[in-house]
Amino acid sequence: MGGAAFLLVVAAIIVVFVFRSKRRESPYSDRLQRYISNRGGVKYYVDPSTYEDPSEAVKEFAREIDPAHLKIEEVIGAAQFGEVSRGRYRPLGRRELLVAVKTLRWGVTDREKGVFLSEAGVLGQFDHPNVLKLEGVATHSPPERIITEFMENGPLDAFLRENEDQFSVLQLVGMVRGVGAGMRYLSEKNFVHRDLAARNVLVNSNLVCKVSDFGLSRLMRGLDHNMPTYTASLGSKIPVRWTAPEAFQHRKFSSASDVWSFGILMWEVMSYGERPYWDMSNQEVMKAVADQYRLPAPHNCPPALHSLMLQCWQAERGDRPAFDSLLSSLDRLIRHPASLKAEHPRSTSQTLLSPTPTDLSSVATVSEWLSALRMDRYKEEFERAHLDTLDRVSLITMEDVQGLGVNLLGHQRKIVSAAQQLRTHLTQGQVEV
Ligand code: 30K
Repeated sequence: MGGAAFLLVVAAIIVVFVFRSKRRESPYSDRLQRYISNRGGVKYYVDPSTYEDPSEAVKEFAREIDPAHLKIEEVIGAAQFGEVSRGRYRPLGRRELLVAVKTLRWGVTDREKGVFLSEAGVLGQFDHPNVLKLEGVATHSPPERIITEFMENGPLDAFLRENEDQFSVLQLVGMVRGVGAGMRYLSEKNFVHRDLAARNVLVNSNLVCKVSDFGLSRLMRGLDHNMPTYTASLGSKIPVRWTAPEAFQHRKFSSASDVWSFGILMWEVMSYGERPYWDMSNQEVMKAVADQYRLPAPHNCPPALHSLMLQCWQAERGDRPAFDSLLSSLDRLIRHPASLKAEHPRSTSQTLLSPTPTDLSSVATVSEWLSALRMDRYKEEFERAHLDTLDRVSLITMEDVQGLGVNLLGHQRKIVSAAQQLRTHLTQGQVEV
């Protein structure tokens, strides 16, 4: 008798378990499951704008929330299509969650409504600790709402400005690492963000950073083994200071252009929310970047980190590291905290780093370095001064160069600037081993 009751309980538990896991197993429809298996296990995200009716994508990937389970509290900020409020959501049978509620403002066009909701259609396909989590949507009656997790510390740029100099380098690198992990996940799904910047990253109470703002992004279609690229239609606004040159010139957005933006975001974080390129105009920024000028290391920024930024800002997008390699480099730095000791050769002012025409990884001797700079004519002067190792050359100053007999001011500047970059490169090299 007791045995039968026991069996009954066990059977009930199994039934409940199977039912729950069936329900939770897949937010994906059969359509996506088929899509996934067709691609040999690689999970590509599906662009809601490829649906005839984008609201179909929302139905597919976002859970509909009953507004009766939602309490909206105060407004916490503005977004493209309306305001964002803090709220509480109690899913059936689960405990109450703090949420952020984006509300679609009254009087928008159907097109705008489609763009608004398609962000939920994108977000709903992602599940990663460093990507903003979608709780659901409320679309059955206006105003339409998107419900995501609440992030206690708000946008990363403002958070850093309000807490200037309050974090250790290790904490800052931890934030950068989190964003990088989110981006690696998104790039694995073939998703190109296009608007990665500190203002579009949110921070929770544990200092965990999550990528948000999926409005600008599109599915990038590419050949299987090529970098996916996409040439956008004309007329969309581009955040120039965060955008790779090939993207603002020819609208070629790719994971490699997201890597460029990630380098700018690293610079924002290490400078506690300073504006990239300060008060330069967009036109000036585009010209400087095309002329190979780059942002210098922020105050107290370890050379190894600045070196990673410079790699993200390689003019050739094929020369930039991918997110997984950036993550390995960041993890290596975090595991060897001594490598993060801030020690930059010179104080940095608000001046850009001069162009170096060189890929320093292929330079092993002073003579190769001079050739790469197209400064071969000074080889003898360097030899005479016993500047015969890259290490010595990397510490060279303006006075040293003048003493060598390099008389043209332009050449003096070029050599000293290239030497500074070499210093950064060599310091990073020591960390690699
Ligand atoms: O908790 C929050 N969860 C969110 C989810 C929040 C914002 C979004 N979307 C916005 C992200 C930033 N982007 C800028 C272009 C606009 C859309 C999604 C969110 C916010 C927040 C709300 C509006 C704008 C920016 C951020 C949030 N702001 C906070 C401010 C906050 N949470 C917590 C504290 C706080 O103190 C000042």
